[in-house]
Amino acid sequence: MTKPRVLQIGSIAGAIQANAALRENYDVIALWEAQDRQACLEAAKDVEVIITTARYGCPSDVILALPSLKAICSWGVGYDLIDLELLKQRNVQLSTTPDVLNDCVADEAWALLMASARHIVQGDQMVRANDWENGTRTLPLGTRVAGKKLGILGLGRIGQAIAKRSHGFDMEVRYHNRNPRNDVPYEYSKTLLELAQWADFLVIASVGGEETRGIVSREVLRALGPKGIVVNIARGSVIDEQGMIELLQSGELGGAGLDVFEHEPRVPDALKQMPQVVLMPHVASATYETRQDMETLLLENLRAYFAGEGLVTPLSLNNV
Ligand code: 8YV
Repeated sequence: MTKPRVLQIGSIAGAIQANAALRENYDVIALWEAQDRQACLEAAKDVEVIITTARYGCPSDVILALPSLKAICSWGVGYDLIDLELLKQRNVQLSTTPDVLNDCVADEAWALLMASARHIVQGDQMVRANDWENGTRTLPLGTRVAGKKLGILGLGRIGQAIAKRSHGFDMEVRYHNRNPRNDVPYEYSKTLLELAQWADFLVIASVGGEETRGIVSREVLRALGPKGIVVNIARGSVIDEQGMIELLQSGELGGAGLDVFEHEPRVPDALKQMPQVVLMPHVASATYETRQDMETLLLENLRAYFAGEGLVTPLSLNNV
């Protein structure tokens, strides 16, 4: 039996065996390996499905070059690097890997919050450097997390998993979204500024892309205050990064736990030098179990598409 042809945008880094499984089941045209991109796209003219990841997205010229394109199957949940308007115009569907990563991303948001509030990284470094044993350094006092006010920007599936974890910490939760939800017990803040003024900690779990670019502005971060901590597991573009750096330097913002950056994998040197900041290399979903589940869901979307059953987890393009 001939294998269905698919175009893959990039190698799936951080997966377990997705790349091998794709090659085993599909005739994969590897765009990232092509010497001649145009010739590769020409060879892919009859392809109905593109495989990509949240990190690569899909360049619009690739979508436009494939007249037979019907679906893009992406590994991950972010779709900020795909032009959804273009997909609508071309009647192309998009599947992502929702839900399976909610818990691990929420766990990492909490790890960043706790690490930042309790100086976990600094404490670890102090012990390793024998500064504790030798009495050459003391750790600054941390910030209490339990009982505090947690603000969440973006109360989608990941935002709700973050909120759920706060129940064990006796925290009050409020959120800001495009629209208030009627299915959650948390109070809605009409503006992000209002949320930041109220909150001790602000966790960003919104979508990326143009609609949220820079909305966690200097003004919002200043409102969070000198004891406030911002945590970002969404997209670096959501925060005014330069504004955040300057407020952290001046002490007008207390701390930050960041998994994502505006120009990642480049991270501003200023952030690397700040002890009140905890940095991670965009790995919130990177556990063995979650990456396995993301892989299974990607493969299941492909199988179902080619079996004529339709995508398993299509994104509803009308609601985004
Ligand atoms: C991945 C992500 O680490 O799903 C997303 O949107 O950002 C992460 O889960 C990665 O970007 C997948 O390529």
